[in-house]
This record gives sequence, C-alpha cells and structure tokens, in this order.
Amino acid sequence: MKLAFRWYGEEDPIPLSYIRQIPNMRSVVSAIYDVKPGEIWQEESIRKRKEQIEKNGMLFDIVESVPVPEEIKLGTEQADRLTDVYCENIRRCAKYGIRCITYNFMPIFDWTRTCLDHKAPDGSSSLIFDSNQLKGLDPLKEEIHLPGWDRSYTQEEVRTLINEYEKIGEEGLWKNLENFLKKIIPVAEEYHVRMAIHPDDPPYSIFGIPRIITGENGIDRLLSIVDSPANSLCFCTGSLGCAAWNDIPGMAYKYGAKNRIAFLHLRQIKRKTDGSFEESGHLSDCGDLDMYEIVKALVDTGFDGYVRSDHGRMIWGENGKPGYGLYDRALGAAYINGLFEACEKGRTR
Ligand code: CS2
Ligand code: MN
Repeated sequence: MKLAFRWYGEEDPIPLSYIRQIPNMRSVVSAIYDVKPGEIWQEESIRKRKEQIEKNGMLFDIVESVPVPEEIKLGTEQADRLTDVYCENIRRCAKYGIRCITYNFMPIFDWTRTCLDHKAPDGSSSLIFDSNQLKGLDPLKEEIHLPGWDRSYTQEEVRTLINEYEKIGEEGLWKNLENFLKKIIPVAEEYHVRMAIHPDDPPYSIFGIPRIITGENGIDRLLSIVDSPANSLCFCTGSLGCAAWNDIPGMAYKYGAKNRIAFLHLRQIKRKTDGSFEESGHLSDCGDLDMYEIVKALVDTGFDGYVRSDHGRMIWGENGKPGYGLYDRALGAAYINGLFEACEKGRTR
C-alpha cells in the first residue's frame, strides 16, 4: 500500500514537514484550490504543488479532488465543453506525475453533517449526522445552512439546483455519469491515471436529491460502464459504512479482487438505528467497522493502491479544519501501518 495524507495547500495549518514525520508517509493528497469546478488547472500551480511536496521528501502522485461541475452532473448543454476541460485537467495532472484522481458525483453538496464539533465523553470532538435535526426541514421552503455545504451557492441557487436534480432523478444522473465516464476514462487510460470515484456521503438521499454511488448495486453498475482499472473506486469505508446493509469487508474483497480499488479511505463511524451516525477514532473498537477485516480482505487481494486515514477527531486541544486535523489522522495513519504490516506478514508466513 501507499500511505498518503490529505493536505489543503498553503491555507492548511499543518506544515508538510510535520506530515513527513509520520512513519511510512509516502504521498501527499492535494489539489489546486484557486480555481472553480469546471476551470482549467494552471500548469504553474500543479508544478508548484509538486515542488512543495517533493521538497518535503514526499510525492505528489495523487489528487483529491478534481471536482465535477454541476453542469456535467445535470447534463446541461455546457456538459460536453466542461468534460473536455476535465479531460485536459487529467492530461495536465498526468504530465506532473499524478497517477490517481479522486472525484465524486454527488449533486450540489459533498458530505452532509449536522454538527462538526460534537463532544464525546473523552473530550474529543468529531463530525456527526443527526437525522432528527433534518426531519421536517425543506430546503425548498426555508433557509437551511448545514456545516460542510458549499457556501458558494445562494439559497436561491440551491433551490434551483434541487429542482433540476429532482427533474432528472436517479436515472438522469446515471445517464450523465455514463456520458462523463465514456469520455474521461479513455483519456485516463491513455495517460496512465486511475480515476477513483468517492461514494456518496452519507449513502442515501437527503432532501430528495438523487444519490447513486451508495452500495453494491450502484458500484457494480458504475464499474460496468467502462470495464477498466482506470475506472475505479475511492473506497471510503466511513461513507459506505453509514448504511448498515453495506458489507464493507465483503465489498473490499470483491472490488479489490477485481483490481477496482485505487484508493482506500479508512474512516470509522458509529451508527444509530435511526440513520444517524457519529465519526469516531479509527480503531475497530471505536465504531461499527471492523478495520482489521477490511484491511485483511484487501491485502488478500494483493492491494497496492493508496490509503489514507479519513476524517479524524479533534484531540489534544487542536483547532483545525473539521475532520482534517493532524493528530488524530496521524494516529489513524499509525494504525493503518500496523494493520497492513500484520496482515501482510500474516499472509506470507
Ligand atoms: C472526503 C470527501 O472529506 C471527505 O469526506 O472523504 O469529501 C472526498 O474528498 C470527496 O468526496 C471526493 O471528491
Ligand atoms: Mn472519504
């Protein structure tokens, strides 16, 4: 496996020199943040990012994310032109050594949570999703501001988008994903880049907005659209794991064996029966996901993709970007090292 750590560029309070001190740290997962979705990434910015990271003794060979603009997901008349821009960004990333690009196909919002600093009894805090808080809320009728939601949209724009997605529904979203993949995957193949789609987070619809990458059925369908390792998964355990019906170790084995997991996000969650959940420490004991079983399944398939700890808690008084502090993600990375070492040695003995 290739151990990686997400870093948000110059604005990230965590110095690269600290990330490097995490044992076995290989790659820094980053992106270009000064452009909007749908715009060309300047080569100068990519080169600079690469130099910064390499100067600190690590590699810049994986990107998270090149965001997919709404026009592509909605299939508007701009979709073709914007997909060409997307392809050009793949080529440019490849030119500077990028081997894996993460993206998602979630309408309007990336992850959804109701609170970003929920205090646990031990004094740590983490992101949670309390479904009760959303009950009865209707973004078409009232102003809703949820943490983590893209603040670049006005409430009016959010309403228009929700209406448009309701019109196209899940099947419309599938069709637009299909068009997108059929154009980008051949480019990714040619430039030796693996596209890694991040599952929907959480993996069910909120406010009636369609969600399609939520479990095995959706993933099977996605992978069959273009049957190539360039069309792969960013297997996010915590996102898929919020749905109790997803068998995460089983899925890790199934897609690992087909060589369709390019990137692994290890994130732990504790589910409640009403669909709510809390993010917790990465260890198996801290939540509902058996991290040993997940890693073992992948190691058994000969997995050699990228891995990072996803969403840590805030601990030891750290004040940082929710989910993306240094300390708990570093503990997660140490745990990942331990799990892989044990599973890999266990396999060959
Ligand atoms: C990540 C996602 O922070 C997170 O929850 O796992 O936001 C992920 O980076 C994107 O969905 C990928 O496009
Ligand atoms: Mn993730």
